[in-house]
Amino acid sequence: MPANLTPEFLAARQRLNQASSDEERMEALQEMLATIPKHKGTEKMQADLKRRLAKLKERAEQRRRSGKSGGPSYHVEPEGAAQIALVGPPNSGKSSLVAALTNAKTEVAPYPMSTFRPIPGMMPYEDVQVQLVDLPPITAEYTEGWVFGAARTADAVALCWDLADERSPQAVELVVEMLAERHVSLGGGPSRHVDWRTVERRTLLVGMRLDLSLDGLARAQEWAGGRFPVVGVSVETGEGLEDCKRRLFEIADVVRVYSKKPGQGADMEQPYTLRTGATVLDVVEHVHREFLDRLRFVRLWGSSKFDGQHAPMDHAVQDGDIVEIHLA
Ligand SMILES: Nc1nc2c(ncn2[C@@H]2O[C@H](COP(=O)(O)OP(=O)(O)OP(=O)(O)O)[C@@H](O)[C@H]2O)c(=O)[nH]1
Ligand SMILES: [Mg+2]
Repeated sequence: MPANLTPEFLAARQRLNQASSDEERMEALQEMLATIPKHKGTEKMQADLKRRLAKLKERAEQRRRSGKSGGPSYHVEPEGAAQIALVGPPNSGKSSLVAALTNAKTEVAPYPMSTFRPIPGMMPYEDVQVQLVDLPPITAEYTEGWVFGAARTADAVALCWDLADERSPQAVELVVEMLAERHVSLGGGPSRHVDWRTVERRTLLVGMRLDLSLDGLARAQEWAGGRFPVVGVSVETGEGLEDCKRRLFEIADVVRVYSKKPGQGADMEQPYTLRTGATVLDVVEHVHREFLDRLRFVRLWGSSKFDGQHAPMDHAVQDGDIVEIHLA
């Protein structure tokens, strides 16, 4: 029977027994290994502790690789015209941006890892609302799988970059790489499915802390090199915020279509919102599913040459178009 177990060892053993997560178990086991009296009588016990610790570490590593955490998982129900996920390294300003552009009460803090669950907020833009989702940071050490999932299911991504931090290129590159490993590829083109598991997400690089940096924006632009559009903002002075809103609306790839009843003016208050590429037929279905059965023709104003002519059903509508649906 091993003798001379220290109070520190016994306290750590108690913590191990009461631990509710693998992190706590690993911490307790490490403490037990450090404080166990090292003599012949405890050799078997030492080996046993090491084995248990190795097993837990392996499990954590597997979870990290597969992007599954076994921990909590969150899903944000989409609302408004589109959903944009905020990703980036710790302390890069994600929460500050969401707080500045939406009504969300999200925690802004001068230390990293302050956000640990998704916080949605609605950003008003002209006559529509775009949902921004504040997320925890993406780091090599510890990021729960659902964070990558949130970027995958969003319509577009805002990638936050601290203009005042010289380590931003490496930190942001890591974020891009970790997402790519999980088959979420960030790019400047329209969001799309690439194959059965890979998605591309249209991305805006948002340089934060413009007020604290003179040449940071040029460096961010150089790094982005045409991969992503770049916008610089300061939540302190408000500089760039309006531009940022517009650019976020642009990456959301939303088209607004207004409806008009025959013989009346168009309802310019409440647009229908669809994805870029939506056709006249998509609009009809969006307005009312049952209209499809009774549809005769659609008159269109706006899109390139259209000025009230009958529009082909496969014509792609454009932002600001007005439709007049004629039913049988
Ligand atoms: N001066 C200045 N400070 C900013 C700006 N944007 C963010 N900050 C500060 O940067 C710090 C971090 O901001 P957060 O918004 O909490 O960063 P985060 O990316 O959400 O951090 P995590 O959730 O921990 O990943 C806070 O102290 C902010 O006040 C900015 O434009 N100018
Ligand atoms: Mg945050």
